[in-house]
Amino acid sequence: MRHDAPLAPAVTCTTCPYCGVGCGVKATPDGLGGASFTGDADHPANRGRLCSKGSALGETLGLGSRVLYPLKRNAAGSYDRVSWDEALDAVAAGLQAIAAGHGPEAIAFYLSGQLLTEDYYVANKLAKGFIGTPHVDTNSRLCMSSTVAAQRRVFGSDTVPGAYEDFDSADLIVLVGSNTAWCHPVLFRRMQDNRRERGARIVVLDPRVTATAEDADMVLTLKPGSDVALFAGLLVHLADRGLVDRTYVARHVSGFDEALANARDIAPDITAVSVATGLKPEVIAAFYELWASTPHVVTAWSQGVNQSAQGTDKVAAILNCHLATGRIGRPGCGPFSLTGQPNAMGGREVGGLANMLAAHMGYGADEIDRVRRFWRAPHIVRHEGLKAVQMLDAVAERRIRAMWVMATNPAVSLPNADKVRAALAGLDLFVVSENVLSNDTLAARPHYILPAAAWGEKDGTVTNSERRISRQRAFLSLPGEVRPDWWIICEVARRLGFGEAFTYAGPHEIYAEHAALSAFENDGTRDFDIGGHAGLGKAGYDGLTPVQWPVPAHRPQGIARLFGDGNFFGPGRRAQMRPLAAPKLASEADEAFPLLLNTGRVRDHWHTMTRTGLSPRLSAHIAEPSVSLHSSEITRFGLLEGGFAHLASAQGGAVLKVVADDGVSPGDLFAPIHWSDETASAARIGALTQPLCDPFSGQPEMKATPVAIRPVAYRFEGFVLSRQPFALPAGIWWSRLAVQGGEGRLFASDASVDAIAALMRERFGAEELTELIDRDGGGYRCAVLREGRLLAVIFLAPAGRAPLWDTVKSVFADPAAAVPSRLALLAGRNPGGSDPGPTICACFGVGLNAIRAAFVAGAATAEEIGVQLKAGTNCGSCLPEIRRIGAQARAIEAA
Ligand SMILES: Nc1nc2c(c(=O)[nH]1)N[C@H]1C(S)=C(S)[C@@H](COP(=O)(O)OP(=O)(O)OC[C@H]3O[C@@H](n4cnc5c(=O)[nH]c(N)nc54)[C@H](O)[C@@H]3O)O[C@H]1N2
Ligand SMILES: Nc1nc2c(c(=O)[nH]1)N[C@H]1C(S)=C(S)[C@@H](COP(=O)(O)OP(=O)(O)OC[C@H]3O[C@@H](n4cnc5c(=O)[nH]c(N)nc54)[C@H](O)[C@@H]3O)O[C@H]1N2
Ligand code: SF4
Ligand SMILES: [Mo]
Repeated sequence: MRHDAPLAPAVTCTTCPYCGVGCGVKATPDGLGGASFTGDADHPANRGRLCSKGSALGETLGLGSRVLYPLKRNAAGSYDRVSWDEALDAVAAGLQAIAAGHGPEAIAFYLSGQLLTEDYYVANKLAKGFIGTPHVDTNSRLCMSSTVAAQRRVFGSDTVPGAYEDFDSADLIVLVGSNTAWCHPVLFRRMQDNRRERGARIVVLDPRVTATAEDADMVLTLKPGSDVALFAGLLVHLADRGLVDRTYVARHVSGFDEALANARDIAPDITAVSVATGLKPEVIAAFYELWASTPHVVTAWSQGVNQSAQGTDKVAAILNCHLATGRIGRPGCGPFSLTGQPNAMGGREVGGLANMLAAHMGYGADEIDRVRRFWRAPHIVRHEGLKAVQMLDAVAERRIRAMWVMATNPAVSLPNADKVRAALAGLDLFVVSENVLSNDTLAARPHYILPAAAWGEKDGTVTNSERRISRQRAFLSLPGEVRPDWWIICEVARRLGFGEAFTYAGPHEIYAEHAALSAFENDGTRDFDIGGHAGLGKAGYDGLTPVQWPVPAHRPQGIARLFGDGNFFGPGRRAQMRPLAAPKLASEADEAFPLLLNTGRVRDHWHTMTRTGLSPRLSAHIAEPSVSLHSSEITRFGLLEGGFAHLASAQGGAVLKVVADDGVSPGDLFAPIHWSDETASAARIGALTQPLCDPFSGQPEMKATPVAIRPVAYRFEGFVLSRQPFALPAGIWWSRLAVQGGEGRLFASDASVDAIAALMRERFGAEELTELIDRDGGGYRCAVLREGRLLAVIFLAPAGRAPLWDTVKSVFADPAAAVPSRLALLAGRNPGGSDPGPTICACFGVGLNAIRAAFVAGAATAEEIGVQLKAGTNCGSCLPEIRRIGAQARAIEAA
């Protein structure tokens, strides 16, 4: 099934659905259900640039994986298609029954930074004002909540003071726990432009040497969890060097003396910082001197800071240094939290976190009353709700009986994910609003699956890292019976008897109400005020150009930078510097679990891959779930590079491919988060992650789980490429990915050649099989053809022998092509083509081998590679890798 005729025949300006950079995208529907995309040159966030993920959006619009009709679980445990009326009536009746039997607080909503502001607003309003449950939390708990907590503690409001412009004019950019090159690629290009054009310096603080580090001037590989010591030491250094801006502090900041005394306790001198962080004293001194002597410094951070048992203090430690020097609210300087999801910020605005009420209001008595009056809410909640991890504990303990999950995949992404999935399966009423028909959360068998509109079909607003509100606009029609999330929520609200408060003609009316609430009795007392949009009609909303909040009634053009006047939102309109707890990890490695598992992202995949996993281009960069570790650890634990390892934590386990990476410190491991039970046999990293949380934010520590590792050996390794999904029998290790022309699976097993041959005959008996069998050598290759066209191909070899994946993949790519020589194919040659190797540049599909060859032939720089092969000239995310390939090629030549 395809999308019907496009909604808008011409170009639609919308916003990328992935990261918090919030790039403007121009979509041109092709009239066949697809569309092509370019960066929007007029959007201030990206000025026309897109990264590999944004560039590949066209490969993710297919409907093959989508849920298109409301589904109800039947007695047998499978699903029946039902009408919207039946589904919505049943969900409303189910919620009512649970509220009647167990009280409204037995109901919980688990939302997502991938919802639009309008969806989020009505979900929050329904729960907190009408059903009367405070248990509304979001995957932003796993993402931004430590920043929210710290900004509220220190600034008195959850305000990101700066703007992207500051990255253009800073002289020093410090990236803390942020793999910006891969996770915020377009913003990283902007930083690199500044570095090239203005000589700005970039410092990276990360226990792991990342792609970001490769384009930095200084890399500090500090011990996991030790950021607080480093920034406490910086505050001490600033004080000792006489660089504290005493006038600024006296006017605008409380708590300086206590914060400094506390910093001296934690980090009395550089030696103490060196012990805590594992960094050399001279490296620390050089960093401190650089920071101290550069007034235009932006310190930016993301998950290495937030996802920590001490995330709130880590953020506060950074804010303290900026406050002490008055380096905040002015061009080219300031603390800057990089948000992850496209609408992480919008979720904070509406109050989607359990400890916020609405529109940046918390649970003060006056705030509760104000929101109650504004909403005319019959059941306004009066206390904070449970945060994600505790919410799921409450589900496991059956204190929460009903849960509605929207736009997130908690059975993968929450810590202790096996337990989470089991808890969800035990709910009395489990409802999921989803885009896809199958993911690990849906594997917990919700009672109802509600088909939600996806990116390209839905309409609303998102807010990026710099507080910029942009429109997401629909350019495709709604397929099947899919409906926007806000509509689904309002229909349930209506059936619960709250129709009057949930009658909206469209998202524009929801947005206008949200804007009005933000301005309601505000008078400058709250940072979040978009009252200037309260009167937007449909035309104004549809034509909205990207604007940075606040947008108070008298400043319709928005405000780029906040706190320039030193007026914070703490008591006396001052900021409050905070003492910090001494640095610590949630738990330490011990004998049973001697290593610390760090988790994070890869360049070309988005979270649980429900979209990027559909794109062959994006799947080519990193094809398999892996664990990276230092080569000395590979030896210590008897592992084999390119082999497999079993990882176990106190929570759960996974089996991953072993990758040697000396950028990972001995004692640590790194594994990407993207694979799930949908895409691999045993690679759901959330199953291992510990559920230990920061005391202020409740954000779990996802970067340092104690684990054990041991080698796993399989006798055979291989791959299968097929036009149709090709499930492998239990007992085989596999991972699945999109390839040109179908799907691919890389696998490893102990199954004999005969067993695999039997499998092929069983699946494809009716087709033409050409087999090469080497029983003694343990090799099996089989091509399946129908009328000369390749349907599937499988290669099996004894473990450790490269099975020619890239070459065969290139032959398989065209389903219509006749295979000129089966024997050449089974010999692993591509007649007329060459072996591209793994894709390095996803934008132009340039493989490793071509880049290597160009270097060997004399290219000297990544720029020359760009001229010759185009690689690296679009989004630039692969430039660090191209440079590394160049260095390797030169090293080989020199040897
Ligand atoms: N390609 C891609 N981009 C994305 C996403 C995606 O899925 N894929 N997701 C988006 C989302 S929602 C988010 S939240 C962001 C996340 O963006 P990032 O935070 O940049 O990404 P991560 O890989 O989670 O982690 C960042 C780094 O923290 C480091 N780290 C671990 N422990 C510590 C520590 O104790 N101290 C310090 N200083 N660093 C530490 C890790 O080694 C890692 O390199 O990315 C967004 N962008
Ligand atoms: N170990 C470990 N765990 C982590 C992290 C980590 O670094 N390490 N990072 C954490 C972070 S920062 C984040 S943000 C989370 C992300 O984790 P998740 O939010 O669980 O991951 P996604 O794959 O983005 O899930 C989004 C789901 O919503 C669906 N969806 C997308 N758009 C819509 C929509 O418009 N409407 C509806 N109804 N559904 C939609 C998609 O099909 C998909 O199933 O993971 C967290 N978990
Ligand atoms: S940097 Fe890439 S993923 Fe992020 S918004 Fe821009 S195009 Fe999308
Ligand atoms: Mo995130």
